[in-house]
Amino acid sequence: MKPLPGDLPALASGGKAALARTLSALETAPEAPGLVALLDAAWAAPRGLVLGLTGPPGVGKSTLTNALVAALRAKAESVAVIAVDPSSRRSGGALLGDRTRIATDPEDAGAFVRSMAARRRLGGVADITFPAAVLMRALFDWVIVETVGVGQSETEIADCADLVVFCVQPGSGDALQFMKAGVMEVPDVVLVTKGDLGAPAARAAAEARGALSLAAGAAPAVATVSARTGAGIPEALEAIVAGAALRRAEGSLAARRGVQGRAWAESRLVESIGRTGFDLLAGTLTLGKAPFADVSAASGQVRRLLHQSFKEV
Ligand SMILES: Nc1nc2c(ncn2[C@@H]2O[C@H](COP(=O)(O)OP(=O)(O)OP(=O)(O)O)[C@@H](O)[C@H]2O)c(=O)[nH]1
Ligand SMILES: [Mg+2]
Repeated sequence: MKPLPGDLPALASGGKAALARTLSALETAPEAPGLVALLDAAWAAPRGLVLGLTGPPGVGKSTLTNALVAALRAKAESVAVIAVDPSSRRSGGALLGDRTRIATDPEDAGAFVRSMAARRRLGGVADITFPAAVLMRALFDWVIVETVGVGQSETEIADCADLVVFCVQPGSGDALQFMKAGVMEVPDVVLVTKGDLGAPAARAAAEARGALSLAAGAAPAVATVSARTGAGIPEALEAIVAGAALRRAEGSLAARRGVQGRAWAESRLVESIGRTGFDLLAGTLTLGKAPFADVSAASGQVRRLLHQSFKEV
């Protein structure tokens, strides 16, 4: 395999092949020093916005992602997509048969798609997605993370996205019940998919507005889209851009990303040195300007200590 790009400019100029290689390294050797340095460089140079696109299986997330990618490319904005595939779904369900693949033009350097399996061990979706999104947001105007979620797992996307879009399936009230019950974190934008179905979609949109009016804080925008006909896509993109602008204006983006970084660090450390190891570190772990190197150093330190104490026993 060709070596990893030596620095961020090399990654940026290396095109999709260099990014694909870097993401493979992230999956196989996440603590390789060259990779850690790239992650920290990307961390220090955020450019784009990370959009989490979530919702129940089969709601139309991938079809919508395709439509959003096309709409963004038409505006000359670059976009990378991470399609997270929870490993529990690998065995498949009835819905997997008609899953849509996210497809982009291989010649188009401004659109990139990567599927990633969420290793449902200790951490969740964010375990692998967060560092991947950090890399991509340094290179692209937009990063879209597609992940399946209803209820609990839905909140995981908030651990790696700047803005969360929740997709609602016409004719299924589940998600709305979750929202009403407060099980689900309130998304920034709600999109009712498959608007071409007509009345059930209109009903779902009305129900969503009703459910969200009960939530604390400002109610998110609710829009209806049909990725099949293209209806509502420009409006959905407008709502997303407005949500993004609000987040930037609030100045809360850096703080949110800092929280995500710490959550990722904990999850990563618990995975590599165990909960006990992490608890031993607690209090001494500070994340500075190079958090990926900090995490790597901390886990190395605890591993060395463990080796040493075993030898002494
Ligand atoms: N009528 C209609 N069907 C749609 C629309 N968008 C998606 N579908 C259909 O819904 C099914 C699922 O679409 P996907 O885009 O794969 O849904 P998904 O949410 O990505 O599914 P998973 O990734 O498996 O959770 C496919 O059969 C699509 O053709 C739409 O706008 N209108
Ligand atoms: Mg999908």
